[in-house]
Amino acid sequence: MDATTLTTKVRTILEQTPTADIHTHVFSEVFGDLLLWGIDEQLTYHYLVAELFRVRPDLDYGEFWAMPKAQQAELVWDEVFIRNSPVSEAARGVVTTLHKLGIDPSDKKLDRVRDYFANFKTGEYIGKVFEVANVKWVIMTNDPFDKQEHPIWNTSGPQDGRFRAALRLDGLLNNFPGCAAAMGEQGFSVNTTVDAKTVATVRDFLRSWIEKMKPVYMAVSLPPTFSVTDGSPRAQLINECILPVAREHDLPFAMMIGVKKLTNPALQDAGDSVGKADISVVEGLCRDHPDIRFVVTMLSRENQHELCVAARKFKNLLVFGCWWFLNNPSIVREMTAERLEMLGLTMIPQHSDARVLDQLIYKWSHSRDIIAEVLAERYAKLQEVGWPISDDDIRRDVERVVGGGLLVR
Ligand code: FIX
Ligand code: ZN
Repeated sequence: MDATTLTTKVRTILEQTPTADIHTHVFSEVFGDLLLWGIDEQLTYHYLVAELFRVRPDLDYGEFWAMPKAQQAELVWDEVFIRNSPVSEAARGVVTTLHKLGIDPSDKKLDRVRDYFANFKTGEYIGKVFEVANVKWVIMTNDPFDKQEHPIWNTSGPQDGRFRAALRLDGLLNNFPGCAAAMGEQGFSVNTTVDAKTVATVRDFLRSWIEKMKPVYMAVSLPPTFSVTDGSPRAQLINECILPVAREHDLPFAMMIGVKKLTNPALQDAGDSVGKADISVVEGLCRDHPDIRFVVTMLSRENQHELCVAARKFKNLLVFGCWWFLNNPSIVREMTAERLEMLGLTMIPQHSDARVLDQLIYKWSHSRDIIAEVLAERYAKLQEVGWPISDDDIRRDVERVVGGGLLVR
């Protein structure tokens, strides 16, 4: 089979394989307006907000943030899509999404696009997006300190099997003194120092939220300077609370490492940046806690090769995704190739990180394009030296890496 035919076959099988999306910021319908969807939310995605200020450096940050969302969306549409071709990955993604939904963008009229979305109720649109994207389930990002989530977790939960929970611990681990009051409000009174009483109470806090959320994993995003041996509150809480409770519940600990929060605060969610982290922190955790599963993605391109090497050393390290500034075809291609070369099919090549439900469509379409190309190249090399690759082989391999089975037992 020639390379082109093989790529098409792999792409088709990827398209046909219901995919697990192991990290997103979307929510099931019962979470109300925490679930973002529709064209105006797509256009005001923080990736595109950052790009708006690139094409309109004269724009005042405060004036933009004071605008109603519809006006923000119109400004992004006019500046990033009409006055400039939407060639960036995030802008092309909007066009891909419209195309996959059957919306003809050629007249470039935003109001006509809005009409399409106005016809949907939330629940109906969730079904539409999951069908078009062929995603079988997603893992949300659930913040135990977000009071908007509390009513759902204190009653019936997500009420939709397509949405699984992740217990997200950025507040606890990255701003412990700041969350002590919030913990107290939930009946978990702690000191602002991590003493024995605080350790016991934080463990109970985690157990309580694990009971409510039944999360697939506990997760946190971490700075490039992340350490578990620097004596910081974060290090103490990870060593004395997170890891023991993870062990108790056989829960993976997901670490998303390398984000520099609010490098430009004026950009709000769009203001975070990236830094190279120290891979030895990951290696040390995997070595010292062989019975805990660490699910890791790193934000710096410069960390990717050594993360693959670390995963070769530690069977309890699962590498996943091309996160954020890495989720661009030129880098997804490089990362997927080196992961296949070093880890074979024992890694999860992608997650969407979708903040707007509609983004499941383009993020998976664009990723499947690249994963298919890279995987087909591997198969073609095998065929060149006489190793047969059947459709069933491809289906088995694709299911292994995107079907969720590497994470969810
Ligand atoms: O920490 C995270 O989960 C990041 O993915 C987000 O904070 C980030 O804003 C994002 O959506 C990147 O794609
Ligand atoms: Zn995220």
